[in-house]
Amino acid sequence: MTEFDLPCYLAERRAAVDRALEGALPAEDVAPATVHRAMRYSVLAGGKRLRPILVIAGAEAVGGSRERVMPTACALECLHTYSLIHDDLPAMDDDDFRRGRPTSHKVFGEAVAILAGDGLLTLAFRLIADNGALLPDPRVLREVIAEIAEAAGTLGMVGGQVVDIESEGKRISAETLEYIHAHKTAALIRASLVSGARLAGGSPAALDAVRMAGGHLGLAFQIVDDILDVEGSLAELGKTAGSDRRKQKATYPDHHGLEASRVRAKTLIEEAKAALAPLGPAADPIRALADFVLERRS
Ligand code: GRG
Repeated sequence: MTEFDLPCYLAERRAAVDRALEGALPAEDVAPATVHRAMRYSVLAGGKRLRPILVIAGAEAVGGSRERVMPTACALECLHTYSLIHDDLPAMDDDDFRRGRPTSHKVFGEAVAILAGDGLLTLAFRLIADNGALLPDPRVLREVIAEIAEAAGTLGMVGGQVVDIESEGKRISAETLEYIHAHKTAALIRASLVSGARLAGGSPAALDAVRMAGGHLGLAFQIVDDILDVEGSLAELGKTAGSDRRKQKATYPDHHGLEASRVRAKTLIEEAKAALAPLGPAADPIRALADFVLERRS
């Protein structure tokens, strides 16, 4: 473990992200009010804010400040929340609870939930565009947009979700399971770290280091998520536990057993930390976040 005070770091950055999100989302009374209410309902319901904090930590690891990357940090949370809203729909995972509240479609109906997700996905790219005003060289934005679009789209998160859904109830190979996890979850987590470092002017070597660390950390995150689905409770998770088994989802514990899954997650976290070595103490927040991913209970 590092000596870094993670609870304090997380509380501070979470509060800053929450304030920025509050201002970035259209107000509830802006027409059409229903969709804006639904967007705010899901985003402001809480959550760990892991992805925006990784954007900030990626920037800090190369000597940048959180102010310069905050619009993109908010964008990553909007993208993530859109994916949760759509994932919970009856056509996908059909879940009733998320972030400790009834899911969007339960409150607003399916049509508005779909549109709230669409609204968040597009707002994300508007926010990234806004980040250009804070950069000495706005050409960096082109790389950041490409990075995030690829991670969120059919070659990333959407692609992973497609294969996940097509694999339900089937016996799939360990390679396919790895593909699902790497694309559905790890891609956006990796893009969060890389975008932060890129916006803050990280060198090619620094970007390689955070890219490698982000991939390992993202995969570990999903493996821990699979383990928590077996071991956690609704109160801890804010969503219904045991849902993977009910939906006959391919999971790490199913494929490799609980103990081997724990060992693999731990190894990935060690590998993520090793990849960060060239960045020195500036990457301590990312190292501590990596430990947090392993130890989290929600
Ligand atoms: C619908 C295009 C589309 C994609 C959905 C992310 C995703 C892909 C589905 C979510 C299903 C799921 C539970 C995946 C496990 C990993 C994950 C993303 C968990 C939720 O993220 P947390 O734990 O949530 O960071 P909070 O609420 O803390 O932000």
